[in-house]
Amino acid sequence: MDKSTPVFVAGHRGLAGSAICRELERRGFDHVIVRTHRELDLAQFEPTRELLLRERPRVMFVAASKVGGIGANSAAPVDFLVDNLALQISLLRAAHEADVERVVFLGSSCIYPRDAAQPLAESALLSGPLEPTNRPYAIAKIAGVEMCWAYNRQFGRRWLAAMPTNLYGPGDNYDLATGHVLAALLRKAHEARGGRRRRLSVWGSGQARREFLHADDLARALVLLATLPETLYATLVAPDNCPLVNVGSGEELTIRELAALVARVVGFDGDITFDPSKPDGVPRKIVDSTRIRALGWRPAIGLAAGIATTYDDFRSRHV
Ligand code: GFB
Repeated sequence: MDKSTPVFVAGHRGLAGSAICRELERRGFDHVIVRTHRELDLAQFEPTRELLLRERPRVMFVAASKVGGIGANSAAPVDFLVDNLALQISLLRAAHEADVERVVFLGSSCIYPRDAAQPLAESALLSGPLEPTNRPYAIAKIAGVEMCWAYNRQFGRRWLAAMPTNLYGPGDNYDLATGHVLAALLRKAHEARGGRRRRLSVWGSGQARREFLHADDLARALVLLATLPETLYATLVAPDNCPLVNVGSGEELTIRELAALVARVVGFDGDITFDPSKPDGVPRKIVDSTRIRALGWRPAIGLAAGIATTYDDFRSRHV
């Protein structure tokens, strides 16, 4: 793909969106379109439509999303459902009117049923009940996947939906109430190391298993998908197939093991305790990444190294 192709990154300040921008820059793309929330509320259809009709991107990444950890999802189910639906309806309708050729819509592995066979294959979509702690978010994202597929079927669009596993990396949300586990544990371990109680309190039983992917590895997968040669791309977006692609690292561990790894990186050697009053969420969530791997993508950032650079980011911004 020509490096002067206009590319719109919706949500360029988030964990995934900022990584996509870095990857586009690294690959030499020099016409990247972004708007801050203050400049444009992407959930508002008319101004979003105007922007896309004016700028005419050929590629769009939908990384704009209301996201959060298990605590945030439980505390604000309406926001996770309604904000995400509003964003994706506005963006995808506008992309259709502006003839955006390639869209990569970003979801999450929580779209898959709670009890589906692991690793979670793309074909597991809608095969059973969802995990209750993030059902509103998952339903919004499933609607986004269905929107991409429906546009492909009804209007001959060629849009994709990528489902990353649990993400982390520089630019993560380190807030204890709303962040995801890895960023929250980094902050807790850092604060426990400097405090008097020397105790790292981990939510839930510690037995839940999660797969973690660095945002930069995700970004390489997404830019690869968006820039695939025509013949390969066409097979993913054929109207008869749900245009879903999982992106996972294969690096899975229990939350107990994660807490120990974070503690080691941070240099915290006090007690690690578990708080069973907090939910575990889904017991296990590892995706089957055969499809993206068949396209030549491999994760490059190991978990321990990724946590170390994320800790550097935390310290540079919060300490
Ligand atoms: O990352 P997390 O909030 O998201 O939690 P989910 C993962 C696991 O870590 C759960 C445990 O079993 C938590 O109980 N955990 C332990 C903690 N300590 C903490 C902590 O201090 N903070 C947090 N946040 N968790 C979210 C979904 O699910 O993942 C979203 O709610 C989305 O919809 C996202 O899919 C990727 O993996 O449980």
